[in-house]
Amino acid sequence: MLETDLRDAIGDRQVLVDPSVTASYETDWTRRFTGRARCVARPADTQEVASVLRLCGRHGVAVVTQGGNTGLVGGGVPTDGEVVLSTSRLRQIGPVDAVAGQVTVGAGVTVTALQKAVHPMGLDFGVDFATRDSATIGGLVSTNAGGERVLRYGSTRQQVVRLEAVLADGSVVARLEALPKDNTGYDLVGLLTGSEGTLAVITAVRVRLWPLLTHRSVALLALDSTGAALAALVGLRSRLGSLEAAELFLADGLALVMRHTGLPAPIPGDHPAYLLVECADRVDPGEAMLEALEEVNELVPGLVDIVMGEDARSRASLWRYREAQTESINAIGVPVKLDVAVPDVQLERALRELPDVVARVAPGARTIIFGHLHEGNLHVNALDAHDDHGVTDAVLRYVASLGGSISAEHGVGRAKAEWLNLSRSPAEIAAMRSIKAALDPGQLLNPGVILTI
Ligand code: 2HG
Ligand code: ZN
Repeated sequence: MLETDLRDAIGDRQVLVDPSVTASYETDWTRRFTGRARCVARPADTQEVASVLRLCGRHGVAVVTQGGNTGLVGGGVPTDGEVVLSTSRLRQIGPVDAVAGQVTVGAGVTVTALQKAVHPMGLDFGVDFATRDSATIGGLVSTNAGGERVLRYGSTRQQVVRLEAVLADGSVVARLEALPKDNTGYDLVGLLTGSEGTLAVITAVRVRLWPLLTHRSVALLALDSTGAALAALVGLRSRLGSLEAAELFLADGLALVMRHTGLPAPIPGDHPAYLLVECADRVDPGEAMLEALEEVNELVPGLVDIVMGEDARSRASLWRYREAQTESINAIGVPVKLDVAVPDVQLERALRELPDVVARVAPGARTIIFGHLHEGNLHVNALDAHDDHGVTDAVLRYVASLGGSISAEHGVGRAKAEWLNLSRSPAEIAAMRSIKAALDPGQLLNPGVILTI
């Protein structure tokens, strides 16, 4: 039996079958995706991951790899009887290479753990977002996660120097140490980054580190339109080399956060749009930020009010209005959650029209939108929609019609596999299918994720 073989390979206690224990692996944290796992396997190292894959392959049982289970597209939860391969025990953090500014970490290391390990060396990791305490580096790389610092450092792909992964047949592809220049053959690291567990199980990653910026300033801007938010961002971007984040939220999202958290209004009055900006530097960026904000205030008539957070406490409370959007929405119900991007020239139109696009297929739905303004990345959350498929179809088709992307930073997962053709050509999808067939001919790894079966 598969379970017996797995126990022999990785130890009795690391193969979980008790439903009260496996339950937390079977549903994502938003409760939108749920399924049944045959069992949960928790290998301790790369060789054990290889054993798990070989055994599952031999028994013809598919494998779903799961990191912190904070994914939002159903790519890390089982559907019906797969083995969940949890990376939770792959938690090694190697020595920091202070010359290269790099460190090798296990796939199960959380963002917070990585930050804590490298901050004392005066270094930092370039990706950060609200679920940092649970989200794992393996999950970030698998989904090419974005987050709140893309404006400055790029997405996860830009942080990955090398990686180690186990292919479906149990073979290990490892390139953790290498010369700064080495152009030999296909770029497997690039291919596996963003492959959402469908081509290999990532076991370790060598990431790029950045100088730790010790001084921060945050400002929250109230604006009379999203166009004004965009104009303010354009003004700040050219004036502030230390700009790190530009996050957008709207009046209805703010109202939900205030109700859920009990926080007071950050700025008196009701305003249609809010832009949260953060600067980070090795010296206090507060004065430069204030100066830039004053200039932008002159240039952007729709900029109504500004509040600044200079000390750690007020910065954190301003960030809370943005980072608590997801949990405040979740507190009301399970939303249809769609992570999309539109070209900046279409941003105002998209924000104006998206609630109607949803309402046409789901009358009575409440659509809350927030996101990462610099990348035109909108998080569309439809509450009380009662028609996940219909809303997904309508929103993704609409976004594609604007020249946008159906998947900006959360991945395709199971949630959007059916709509891949809206953002990728037949030739691209055929190439993806060929790659999948070559590396995973038995459909062992995350079947149904990215590519429909
Ligand atoms: C964020 O930006 C995350 O906070 C989650 O990507 C987005 O909940 C969402 O829709
Ligand atoms: Zn996001």
